Formats: sequence, structure tokens, C-alpha cells
Amino acid sequence: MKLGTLAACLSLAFCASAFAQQPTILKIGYATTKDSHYGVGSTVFCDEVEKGTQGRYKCQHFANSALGGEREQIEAVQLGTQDLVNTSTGPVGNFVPEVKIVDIPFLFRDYDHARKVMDGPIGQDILAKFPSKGIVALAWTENGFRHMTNSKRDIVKPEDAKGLKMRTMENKVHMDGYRTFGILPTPMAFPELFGALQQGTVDGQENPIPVILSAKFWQVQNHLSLTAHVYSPALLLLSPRVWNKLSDADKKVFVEAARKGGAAQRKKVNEDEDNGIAVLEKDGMKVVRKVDGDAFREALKPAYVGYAKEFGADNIKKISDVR
Ligand code: EAX
Repeated sequence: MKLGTLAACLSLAFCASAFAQQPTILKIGYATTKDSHYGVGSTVFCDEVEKGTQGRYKCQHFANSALGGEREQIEAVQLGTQDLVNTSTGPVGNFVPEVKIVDIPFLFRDYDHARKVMDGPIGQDILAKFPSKGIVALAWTENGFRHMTNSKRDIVKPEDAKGLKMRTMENKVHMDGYRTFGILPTPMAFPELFGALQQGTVDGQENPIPVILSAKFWQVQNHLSLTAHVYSPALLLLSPRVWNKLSDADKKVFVEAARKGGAAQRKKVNEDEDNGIAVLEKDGMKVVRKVDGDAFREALKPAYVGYAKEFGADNIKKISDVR
């Protein structure tokens, strides 16, 4: 210890900080703002990790896709150049194919159903598939049920969506399903989406209310239809480079923190669903609340033939049957 530090040790606080280990800073990234659902969930996770490790681990937040699109961020987590990403499942199936089944449109009846599946054996088994692909899945978080927006017209039934060029996530399960609605799916990374809507490269997009709010899509889209055509799960993913260095006790802290983060994120999704639609309306969006869900489900039937082939009809049924 330097002499100056020794002198400073006469004051207890200084002394403690002189001996304290420098905290490890974890880079965490997500697509939307810090006050959005992803930011709220990530903040709770980070606070819990900091508390549970007595300050040995802290986070640095990269909101608003500052570290790139979700696919890029997942790749970076896999490589270890980024520590954490709180991401939708959009591109995740390209890394861990077992995830794809939960991206099937109209698979989940409502939030209770979706959350029960994710928290139950089916969802937990999927999390266990990640390590063999070089990623650690700490917990399910949540993006929310996706709704369609566009700049052309009200969408009540699939015929209204026909011919609309809609940005989708880089997700084949979604794209196969949306084609049956008559949409022309255009996959694109999220950071490019606002500009594409603004320039009219695409007519529309689909995202949960918290994302539509946070990304201010009301500035470039005037029609919102509450189609809730697919549940969009999300995940808190950690780099194995970090995980493998953690003690067993710290691993527990991280997993428990991720679960708490996920719970907070879901709560924020609920709040946005409850209050956000009126906000979007006030901001100028025309909202279609009464969508012909049966017509959309009927249109989707041909896609389900493909889903059954790919995932097994019995596996899909196992998810539908969860009550
Ligand atoms: O995860 O790409 C998307 O539309 C996602 O829903 C968004 O990035 C939030």
C-alpha cells in the first residue's frame, strides 16, 4: 500500500475503498430505451446482481440498439465481446433451433398462458439447450404480444393486410405464418426499421405496444390494429466467458436476478398494454380494437401444416394444452 493510502486509511471509508476490488463492469444491450420494458427488466437484473455480489459486478447499459441489432448482439455474447443481451426471440432460433416453436403465431391464448409455459418445464427445457450453442440463457423476459401497424389502412381481417409490405424480424416461423395473412414479409434488423417506415421502404411492421411506444412508431405509422397475432418472448442471455468465471454462489445470484428482472419486465409490459394504447391514440394513431381473430387463425391453417412437420404436432399440442 502506498503511503498516501495508508494515511487515508485514518478515515475508514477511504480505507475500505482502497482495499475493495475494482468491480467487473458487464455490458448489457437491448433494442429499446432505458425506461422501456427491456430497460426496466435489465435495470432490476443489474441492481440485484450488484447487491447479491456486494458490488463486485456492475452493469453498463447500452439501450436503443447502441450495440447493434439483436442478431449482432447475440453473436457478440456468443463470442464474449458483449456480456449480456436482453433480446426478443426474433433471431434466436437461428442460434438455438429449439426456441423456434414458441414463435408460432396464435400459439398462446394470452399472457397467463405464455408465461406459464415459459416458467414451466417446456420453457425451462428450452433454456437448457443454450449452453451447447455457446450461450447461457439466464431467464425468460418478455417483449409482449405483437400487433400490426401500417401507413395505408385499417386491418380488421387478413384481406386488409393483403399486399402490404411489412417488416418482420429475421424469423422464418413468423414469415411463413404472415404470408398466409397475405402480407409481403420483409425481414430487417430493428435499428433500420424507423428509417424504413419513414422512407416508405415498407408499409408497416408489427411489434408489441411497449416497443411501438418506445420507438415512437406513431411518428411514422398512423394505423394500429390490435391483432395480437403472436407472442414475442424475450431472453436474458449471458456470455459463457462471464458465466464460467462465476462461483456457484454467484451463478445463483445471476439466475435469481434474471428471474426478478424478467418479472419486472413483464409488469412493465402489462402497464404499457393497459395505458399505452390510449397514449398512441392521443399521438395520432387510429386504433382498431376489434380485429377478426378467427379469420386470422383460419388463414394461418396452411402454415400450421408446416409447423406440425417441423416441430411435431404433439409438441405444439403440449404447449396449447397448458392451462
Ligand atoms: O425486441 O425486432 C423487433 O421487432 C423486436 O421486437 C424489437 O427489437 C424488440
